Amino acid sequence: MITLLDYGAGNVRSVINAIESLGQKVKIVSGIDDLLSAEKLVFPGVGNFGSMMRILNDKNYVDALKDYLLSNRPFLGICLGLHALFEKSEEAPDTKGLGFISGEVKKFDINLSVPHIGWNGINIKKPSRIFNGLSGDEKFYFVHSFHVVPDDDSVVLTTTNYGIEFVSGIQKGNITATQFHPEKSGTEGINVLKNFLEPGSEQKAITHVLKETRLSKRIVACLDVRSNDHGDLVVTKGDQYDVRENGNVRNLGKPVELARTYYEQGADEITFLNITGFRDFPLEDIPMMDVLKQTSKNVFVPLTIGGGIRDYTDQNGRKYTALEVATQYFRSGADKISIGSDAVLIAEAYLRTGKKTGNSSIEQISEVYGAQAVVISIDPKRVYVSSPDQTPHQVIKTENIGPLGEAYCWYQCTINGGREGRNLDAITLAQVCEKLGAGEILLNCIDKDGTDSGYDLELINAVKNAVTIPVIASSGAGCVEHFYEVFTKTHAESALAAGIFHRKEVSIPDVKKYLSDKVETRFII
Ligand code: 1PR
Repeated sequence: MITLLDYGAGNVRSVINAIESLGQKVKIVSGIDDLLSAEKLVFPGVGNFGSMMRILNDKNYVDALKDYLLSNRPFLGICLGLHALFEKSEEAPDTKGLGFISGEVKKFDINLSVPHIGWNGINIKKPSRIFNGLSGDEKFYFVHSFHVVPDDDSVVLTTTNYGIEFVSGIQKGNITATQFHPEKSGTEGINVLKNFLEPGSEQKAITHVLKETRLSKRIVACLDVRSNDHGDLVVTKGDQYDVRENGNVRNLGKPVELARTYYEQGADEITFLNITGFRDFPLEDIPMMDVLKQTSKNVFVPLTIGGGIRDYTDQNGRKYTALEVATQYFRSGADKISIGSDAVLIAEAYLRTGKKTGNSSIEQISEVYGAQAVVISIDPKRVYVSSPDQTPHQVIKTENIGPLGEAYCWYQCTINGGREGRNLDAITLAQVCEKLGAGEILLNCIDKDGTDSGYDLELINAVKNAVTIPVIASSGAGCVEHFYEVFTKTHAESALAAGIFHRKEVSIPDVKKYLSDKVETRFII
């Protein structure tokens, strides 16, 4: 029996699913007694150090946890579960950690995008059974803005390079903790969990030190999901956001099956966009919750869900916050939520008042679940102008001259699935959302969506250069070369595609094979 400490935030569902996939049973801590009697404890954490420690204190778990650690019974901390072991964190300077390991948690101070999101390698610094059966060349999924700095080097199990060489795993006796998420790191990650959970041999994988580990560019498979005219939830795909063909919603497959196929083919991440979400009440959207629950049972890479994440009032006048909506999605297996229309309205309000309210969906979800869990999905359209002074918006000079010979354009934000253009440009939206606590930008482009003509590199460069958070390039991928182009002509961290994968014109292995000797990727198969 594995005991799991769920302090109430983040995606514990995927950790439970990963453990259960190994045939083990999970008991969730519901009181101090469960901690005291635990034989093997897993402590996954996503979110904010301050709010995690507050919850642990409120539940009176802190002393029991310290006792557990001191007793040297097997413990696996994941991400924030690693940070918790330290004395303090720059994420919440006034909050004390468990102090089991002396040292602190610091914010990345580097010239690269933060959060550090994606698949990176590890240098194994001391023998550990946790890596039995692995070659040491595997990549694991990281998502964090803070890293641990132990005072004593002897606890360092692994390090990883991202701007600096930081500690990505610690081991002290039977206490192990990793910055990366084994439950989100495909079969390699599942093997790490297996080594921890099963009472296997005492053999220990030897140290393995690479020169420098490298963050991979991510290939993201996107599934636009909506009810078709028969009420079934299907994967669909639009051409410039129009998902109907001969009057019917295009049906390109079943969401759970397709997500599983893309996972097995090596997708580094899966995104579901519930494109009916903006009309419906998401907390009643049981089929979408079920899709997430089923998918997360056997897809062990990060899952993002978007569509309809905002505050709601139901038919009875009861108000629900976007945070409650997001919580349901996290509980169903999502690792990140993506906010589209609401982000535009929030940014407009912020620009009107110049003030953060602390109440917006972006701020609230980021505060509780961490910036890395909040993706902003931007749906922009090009608007051509003949000179920059024709518009108050942030303009770029374009090589794709407009219909009347215009040499400039700005990218107009839209809401409600591209139906309504707003008086806001995509660059400003991205900058405001970063300020409010968003951790990543999913940058679509309505002009390019479904055209197979390649990504809008000018848009991607303009947004990427304006923010420090990672950007997922989206819309227009038509062949493997387009992925090479977007990774070499822009600094986007990820490239998303939908149509070419669904129509089986190009597969994820095709993309990875093509990129293998040109761009750092997580190679599979
Ligand atoms: O506004 O918070 O409710 O979120 C709605 C979400 O649904 C937004 O993220 C928006 O992008 C998405 N959405 C709404 N309507 C549509 C539509 O197609 N009618 N899908 C839609 C946009 C997602 C793209 C697409 C890429 C790649 N499609 O990310 O997957 O363009 O396509 P391609 O590779 O085939 O070119 P809210």
